[in-house]
Amino acid sequence: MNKTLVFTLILLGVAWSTSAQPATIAAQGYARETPPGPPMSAAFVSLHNTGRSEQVLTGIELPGLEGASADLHSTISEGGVNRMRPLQKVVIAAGAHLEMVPGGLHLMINGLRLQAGDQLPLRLLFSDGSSVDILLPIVGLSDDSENHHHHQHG
Ligand SMILES: [Cu+2]
Repeated sequence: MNKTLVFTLILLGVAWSTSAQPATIAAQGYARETPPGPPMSAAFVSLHNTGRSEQVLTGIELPGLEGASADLHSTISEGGVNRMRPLQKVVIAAGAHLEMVPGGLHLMINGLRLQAGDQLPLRLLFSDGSSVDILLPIVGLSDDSENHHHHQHG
């Protein structure tokens, strides 16, 4: 892939495959700026498996951001209290969409402060050895219109 095309894809926030195999996952999303307090925030990515076989998301890396980490979390309601639980993997069936939303499946970003207006590089790792890189725009807390109720992290 030539550099101009890669740069264009970055500007568009479009994911591309870093492996030799053709990408079968289309990804887009956003991260939330870190609120005051501990360096923890959340990111929400929507994945579409455009391939003919299932894909298993097994990990997330933050390329170039040492000391920071990203973990898959689900949110479950127990007696009216929302609790977050780490997930080791998420299966995306062929043709299926996976939506991360506030109060549901999300990525916890730990160890760095996200600033609104910046971008967060993510690498999605799949069980077949392929990976997809994506740059997420970071939105301000007040711009996160999908989140009208407060989802407390930590
Ligand atoms: Cu979480």
